Amino acid sequence: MIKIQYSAEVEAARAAGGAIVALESTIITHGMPFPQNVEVAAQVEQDVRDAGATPATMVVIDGVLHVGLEADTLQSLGQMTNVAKLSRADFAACIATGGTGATTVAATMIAARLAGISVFATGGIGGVHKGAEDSFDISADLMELAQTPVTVVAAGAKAILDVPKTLEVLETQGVPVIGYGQDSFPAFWSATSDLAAPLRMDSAADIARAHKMRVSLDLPGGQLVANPIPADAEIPADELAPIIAQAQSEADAQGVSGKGVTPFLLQRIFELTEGRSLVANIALVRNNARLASKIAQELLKI
Ligand code: PSU
Ligand code: MN
Repeated sequence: MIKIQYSAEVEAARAAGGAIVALESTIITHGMPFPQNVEVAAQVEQDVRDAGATPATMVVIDGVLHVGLEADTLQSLGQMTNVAKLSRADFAACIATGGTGATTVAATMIAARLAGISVFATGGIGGVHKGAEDSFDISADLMELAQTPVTVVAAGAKAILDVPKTLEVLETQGVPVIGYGQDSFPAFWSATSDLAAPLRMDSAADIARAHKMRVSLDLPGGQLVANPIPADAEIPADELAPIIAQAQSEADAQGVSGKGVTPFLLQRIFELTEGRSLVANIALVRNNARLASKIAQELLKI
């Protein structure tokens, strides 16, 4: 049997029928360096509370699925090395063998569904990597969005990915991709790209209604809400393009593959931008946490 450990505040929110927002933990263990990872995770949790919802950060520790983290657990998680990066393929195995792993977007969606949570905020989803026509490197996050009924708020997809191919796969898989408040599909560190978002919605209430309608129609899967980074925090795409190209060619030259690709690229871009990528990343995750909190509250009104 699966053991689920709810944090005190998530337990209380469940009892009261309050709005809950799921948060992932791979961003803590594989996405940002210590100590910023812990500071940012705590800040994002606080943003969710300030916006009227309860944060539920997901992680597997010693075979127990945690839904919501106590502050001391977050502190120790942020400093752990050798934490697995869990997706759909290895989530059950980690729990069954008493392992410890951080949840990616895919695994966080699975955990959220188990805990009855419908909305999840993150930074960026995994997608189709550049060169996927040779490597077949397509994140399981895309297939998860097609089958697990959770609305995921992200800042679009990173330019480390092949963004047009990522949008194509999402369309093929029947995943609604909703640009929030704009026509352009946001490009993570940049608020806009030259690609259009397939759908556009201008309010959290509309996004909540669309989520419920999919459930009513018996359509499996969730929604991807593409929320642009706040204008004052964005890094222009043309400034980043050569940096991303350099990180990608280093990854190719060093033979980085599989689960290692995304963390490698994020780390190199952090170094090559002298930390600016991280500042932007923090701003957009916080922005996504606030929007997800509003959507979670709107869902309760329907
Ligand atoms: N993109 C980011 N930051 C991240 C990730 C993706 O901008 O931290 C993490 C997320 O947890 C995402 C995972 O689910 O990487 C995707 O990894 P892969 O490409 O190996 O599926
Ligand atoms: Mn991959």
